[in-house]
Amino acid sequence: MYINIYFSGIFGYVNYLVERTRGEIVNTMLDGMQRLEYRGYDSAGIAIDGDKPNEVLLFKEVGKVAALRKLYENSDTDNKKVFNTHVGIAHTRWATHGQPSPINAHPHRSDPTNEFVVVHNGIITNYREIRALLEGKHFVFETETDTECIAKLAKYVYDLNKHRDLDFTELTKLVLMELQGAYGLLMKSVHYPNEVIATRKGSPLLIGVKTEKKLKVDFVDVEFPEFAEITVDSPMETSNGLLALPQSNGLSNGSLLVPMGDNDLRRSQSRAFVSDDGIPMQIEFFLASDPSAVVEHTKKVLYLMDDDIAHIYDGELHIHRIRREDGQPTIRSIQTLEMELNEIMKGNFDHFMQKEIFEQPDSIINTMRGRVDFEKKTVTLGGLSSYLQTIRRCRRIIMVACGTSYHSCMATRAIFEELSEIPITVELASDFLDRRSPVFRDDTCVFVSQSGETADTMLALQYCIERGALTVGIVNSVGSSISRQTNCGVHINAGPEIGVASTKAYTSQYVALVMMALSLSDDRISKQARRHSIIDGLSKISKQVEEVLALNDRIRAMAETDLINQKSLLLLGRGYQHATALEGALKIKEISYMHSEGVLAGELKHGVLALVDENLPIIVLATHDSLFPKVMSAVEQVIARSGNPILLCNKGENALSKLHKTYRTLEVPATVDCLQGLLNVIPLQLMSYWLAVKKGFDVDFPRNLAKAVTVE
Ligand code: G6Q
Repeated sequence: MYINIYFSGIFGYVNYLVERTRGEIVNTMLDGMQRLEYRGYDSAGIAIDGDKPNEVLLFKEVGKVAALRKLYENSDTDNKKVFNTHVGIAHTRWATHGQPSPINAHPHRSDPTNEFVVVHNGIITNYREIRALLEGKHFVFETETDTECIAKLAKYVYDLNKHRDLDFTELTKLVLMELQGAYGLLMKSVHYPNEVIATRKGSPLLIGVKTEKKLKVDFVDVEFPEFAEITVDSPMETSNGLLALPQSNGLSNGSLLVPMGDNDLRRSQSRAFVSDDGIPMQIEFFLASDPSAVVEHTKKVLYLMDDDIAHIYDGELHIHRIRREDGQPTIRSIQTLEMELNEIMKGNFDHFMQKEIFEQPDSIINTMRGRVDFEKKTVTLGGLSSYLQTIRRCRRIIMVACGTSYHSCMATRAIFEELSEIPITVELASDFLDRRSPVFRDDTCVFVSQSGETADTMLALQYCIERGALTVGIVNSVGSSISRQTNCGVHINAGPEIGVASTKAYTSQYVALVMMALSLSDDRISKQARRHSIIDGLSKISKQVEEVLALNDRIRAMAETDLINQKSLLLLGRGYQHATALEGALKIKEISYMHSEGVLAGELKHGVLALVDENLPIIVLATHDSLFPKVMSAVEQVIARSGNPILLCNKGENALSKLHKTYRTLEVPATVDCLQGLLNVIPLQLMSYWLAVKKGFDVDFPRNLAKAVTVE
């Protein structure tokens, strides 16, 4: 059975002609892993070279990287040994197959002498078949993981092909041909000392490059193979040692396409790493599943594409493909990361989530920066401009997302409908796929995602691409899969969001979607007054967010005195505030582990009212808009059942004085109806934060959750 939510972290460090002690190497690796901690993990491990030739040492521990550091420090490993060149690989694991335990932690190995060691993110879906076949070849598996089969398969293929003198790339290609599923992986082997393989399919992987000298060019050539067809000797084992598993990627009607000419490949040299004087360049490589682990060392990074096989040896980075595909780019560019390390640090806050809540006045501005001209009252979204006409003509807009990102779509659907007059549907990605919902060429599909890597959203994107729809990404992570694979889009520019509970990404997605709706309608005179009032609202929103944040102390007190001992909490809202109620409830559930439910106030009388009594805490989103009278009638129904609601309302709201009951309020400034949710959600973010803090929970790493959900 799969546990569906996880996101492990990969880190690798290669020094070439740069002297480093083992202690320094291990520190670099552990620090890199610590940068990935925010993603959530339950165990960690590293593989480094030992003192003897052909010796690889593994250190693996359950718990945080600090526990692994302790394990390493307590070992009698010689920290002072100097390595001129070395490859180390590391991993923070979130259990998918097998309980968290030192043995199930990565790196996984081919055999007790660690001939091949592998760290892996993702899921190998045919690992049971591979495992059964290898067990038939006398391999003894020591873990319950899917990853172990990769290391053992590598050894099996290597042993069978000893006579062919395969290089590491060749070997990897043969191994990958047998794997089905998703992976980002690093592999190291005693047979290929000081070399490392990095490859990905559906799981992100990037390589940071650090040199003293400037690189000659800022790209790496992709190397494609020639192919030879060989005859398969037996369905289970081919002449070159492949397993030829059922549905094997390599098997084709009794013959097998295998890459050849390994020597030719090895001779080619990537132009980036050639020094003018012919002297080998001193270089360090940092391999990671996430730029936050690399950015403190170098800003020069190269993102691998799916099916790339990066092979690092002799200070060079080579990128190979198993097949030559028409139209595929033939280079991978080495980009300069914009992200500063301090952007991903906590600063003066106790938790990343708290920092991110308080960053919202700035992050919202960053989303609008260079895009909204408040004087001319225009919105320009560069990433959409050449597609606006197509979108305006589309037959409907389908917004697809998960979790908080889904709520940002819900929050902006009404303004999209009003301004664009195009039918809008909002879909949870998993449900959309489950239904195989019809999608047509003249649909526009908008994918909203903070990470840009969420598996359900990615699959929905593939589904829509296959059906020829126009695809738009609203994404925070630049260079992520969704931002690369959509036709066009908007980066929300909220900066790195580290807390698992999404806060600033929500408000920035919200603003980005409102900007998109404004752009779509800027050709309509009839909408001009409304557009102008929204743009005016946006111009003030950052200051108003600051005002709402001033409620912090009051909300902390409320959490501590009124709510902390409650088992359940209801949030009521309608119209624009339905999404706020849903998002507030999700925040409270995910980090304070308190049951909470966001309810459409109009639905109260259709069932939920039965829950209401004098004990159940209820927060009502009662800010002023056209639906306010209806919300007040819901409040009255609650009060009539002895309920004791907390009203989140606009400052100085008079209508409330008519209520014949004392009630508690949280007062927020008023803005345009379609932007009010940006302000109303903030007290709920703060409430969830303080509830979690007061209960002593791990705010940034809530149990059972991870920052990016890259598995279906
Ligand atoms: C909420 C969570 C979660 C998240 C979804 C979608 O606090 O972070 O609900 O919004 O998992 O993630 P992406 O926005 O990265 O696609």
